[in-house]
Amino acid sequence: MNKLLRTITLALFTVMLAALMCASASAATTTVEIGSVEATEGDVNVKVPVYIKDNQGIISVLAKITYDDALTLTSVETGELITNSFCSNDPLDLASNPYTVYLSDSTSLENVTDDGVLVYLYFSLDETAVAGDELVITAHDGLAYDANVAKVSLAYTDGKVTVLPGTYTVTFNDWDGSPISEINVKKGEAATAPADPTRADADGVGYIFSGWDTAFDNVTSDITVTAKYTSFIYGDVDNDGSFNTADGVVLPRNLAKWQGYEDSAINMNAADLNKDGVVDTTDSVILARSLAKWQGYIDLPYVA
Ligand SMILES: [Ca+2]
Ligand SMILES: [Ca+2]
Repeated sequence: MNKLLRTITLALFTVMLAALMCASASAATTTVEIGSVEATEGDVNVKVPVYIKDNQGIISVLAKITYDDALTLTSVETGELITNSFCSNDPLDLASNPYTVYLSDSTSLENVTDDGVLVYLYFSLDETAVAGDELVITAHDGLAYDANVAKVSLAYTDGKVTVLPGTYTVTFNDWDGSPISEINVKKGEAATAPADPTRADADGVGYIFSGWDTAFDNVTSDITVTAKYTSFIYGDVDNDGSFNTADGVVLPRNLAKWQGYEDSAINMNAADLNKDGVVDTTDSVILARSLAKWQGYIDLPYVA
C-alpha cells in the first residue's frame, strides 16, 4: 500500500513538474526578430524576413523598423504567419526610416500562436555598402494584441545584412564575338583565362593568338575580353606582306643556316607550309612548287 502511495505521489509530482516546466517555457515573450542575411555589393534585391518567435498568441502586431542608411527599402511583402491579413505601413512612404509594419488578422477571432514570418522586407544596397559592412536592422516600439484585445508585450531581436564582395562576370569572346567562356569573379580578383584560342586560316592567311584586348587581373565591373590575333600570309617567309620569289630564296637560305637568315629573322609560321609544326625541306619544296604554280600547290598552306 505504501509502495502504491509512493508511486502515485511520484507520478503526481512528475506531472506537476512537467506542468511547471511548460508554464516556465510559456513565460517567454513574443519576439519580433529581424532575420540576418548576406548580400553582395551592389545587390538590389536583398530579402530580409521579419519573424515572430516565442509567440504567446497574437491577432495583430505593429512594429517600427529602423535600418542602416546604406539600405534602401524597395518593397514589403506579407509573410506566411498572419495569412488572412492586411499589411500596411504608417506612414505609407517606403522611404520612411523607421518604417512601420502593421499586420492584423482580419477574419479570425482566434489567436495566431505559431512562430513564423510576419513580413519580408526587400532592400537594395547603396554604393556606400562595401564588403565587410554589417548593416543593422532593428525592430522597436511595437504594439501587439491578442484575440481578447489585451496587449501582448513584445521583445525585439536585431538583424543585419552582412555585405560580401560583389561578383562580376568576365566574358571571354573570340575575335568574331563568339563566346569562349564566362567566369564570375569577386571584386578586385583576377579572372582565369581560358586556354589560348585558335583561329582558322582563311584565304592563305594564318592567325596566331597574341593575347586579350582587356586586362582582367583586377576585376571591378562586368567586362568583355576579346581574343587578339596577329596574321601572316602563308609563304611570306620574309614577312614583307606578300608571297613571291624573294620568299623562295629566303627559306632555302634559312635551312642552309646562312648568316642573317636565322629562324628569328624569318616568319616561321609562314614558312611551315604543310602545318606539321616544323620548318624543313618539305616546306621549301612546297614553296618552290607553289611559286611555280604546280597544280595542287597554288593555294597555301599545303596540307596533303
Ligand atoms: Ca614575302
Ligand atoms: Ca612543315
